[in-house]
Amino acid sequence: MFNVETIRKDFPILSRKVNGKPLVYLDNAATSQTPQQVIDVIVDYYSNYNANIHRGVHTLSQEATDKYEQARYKIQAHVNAKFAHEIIFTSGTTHGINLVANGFSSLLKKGDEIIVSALEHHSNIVPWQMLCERTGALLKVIPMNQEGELVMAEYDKLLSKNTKLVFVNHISNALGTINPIEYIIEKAHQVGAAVLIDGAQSCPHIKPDVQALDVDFYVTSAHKMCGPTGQGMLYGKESWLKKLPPYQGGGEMIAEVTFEKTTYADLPHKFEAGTPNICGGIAFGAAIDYMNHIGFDAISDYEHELLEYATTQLLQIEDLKIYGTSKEKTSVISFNLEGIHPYDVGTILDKLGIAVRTGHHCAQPIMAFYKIPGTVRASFSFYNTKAEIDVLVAAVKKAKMMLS
Ligand code: C6P
Repeated sequence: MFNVETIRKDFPILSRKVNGKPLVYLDNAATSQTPQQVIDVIVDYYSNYNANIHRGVHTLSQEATDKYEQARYKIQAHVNAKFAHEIIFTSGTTHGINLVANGFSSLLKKGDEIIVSALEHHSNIVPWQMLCERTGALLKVIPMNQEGELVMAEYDKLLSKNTKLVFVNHISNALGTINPIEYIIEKAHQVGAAVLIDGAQSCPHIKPDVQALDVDFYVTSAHKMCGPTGQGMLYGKESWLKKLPPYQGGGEMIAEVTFEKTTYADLPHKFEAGTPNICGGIAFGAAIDYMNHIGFDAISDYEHELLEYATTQLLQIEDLKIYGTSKEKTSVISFNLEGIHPYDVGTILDKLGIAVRTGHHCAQPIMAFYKIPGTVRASFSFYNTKAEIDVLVAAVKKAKMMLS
């Protein structure tokens, strides 16, 4: 049974105070908090078996290698990949996207087209612009509407035999919109284009099934789902990962090196040059265990309840506007108080112990669409409560009074 008070006891940070007030942590879309179960795994690694992996004959190295590779199997099972070697450890979503964008440099030519969406994080815009500069390919954008939804009829029109790649996030970090990725993937495949889904914001809420989605690439970050920062994963279909050249050269990713020629290691090591974030990978596996133990159905039901409650309460404040009103959305609320800069609201909320993000959320094109400098973004996790939402609502009212 889902019990938020029991769950909260797993997160030591939730009992601290900020500016003399109990912490109300509502910046989960930026990074999630870490349960004791994952902290214990990190402490255990550094206390008992810290060693480099895939290299040593000694016991510590073998223990670390076993745990690291077990984490890869956990991620494989979690996303339902066909093979464990389709899971590449990365430092996060940004790294995964850059790895794929770099790989396509040698596969694209002038006149090829890449489609992204108007709802992307800068991580899913800039690497593709750089790829276009290198190859002469063209970047096309699926537009959005006032509700913060992608306009699928326009997407259909953008697709052609020139489309080689489509890159879309599963969930918008700035608005919380859940995009229709099943449709996007199916349509892209009909014209022979490959699809990368940015799962940075969906991984804390939805368990992906990469085989059912038939997606070519899926990337995410551990720190959004109760894991450590500096750790993420790229799923790629075996056929694509074999086709793409390595991203970085170095130790681990080679089969044989001479000064005349180097041959590369098999998957997944071909894409894992250098000593990885070993503890991060192991802790990522522990975070996945933790979240699966709570259960993604229970998580998404509860978070939906929080979203509905917070939306209703916040909308009772006069002159408060919510950006992103899609029917399909996760527990993210981006809002502004008319005539008040979001930064000022965020500063007062912080004084009251409430952590939210303010600004453009690394999604400047969305802010440009709404003609605003930024928003206040409250993002809820399964360990937040309705009582915390009440604290937020009272604090926003107070900020409005002070700043009007
Ligand atoms: N969004 C936010 O506050 P990294 O930094 O590599 O772990 O994730 C980048 C990234 C990519 N795509 C989406 C949809 C994201 O939301 C993020 C990270 C955080 O919204 C920090 S900017």
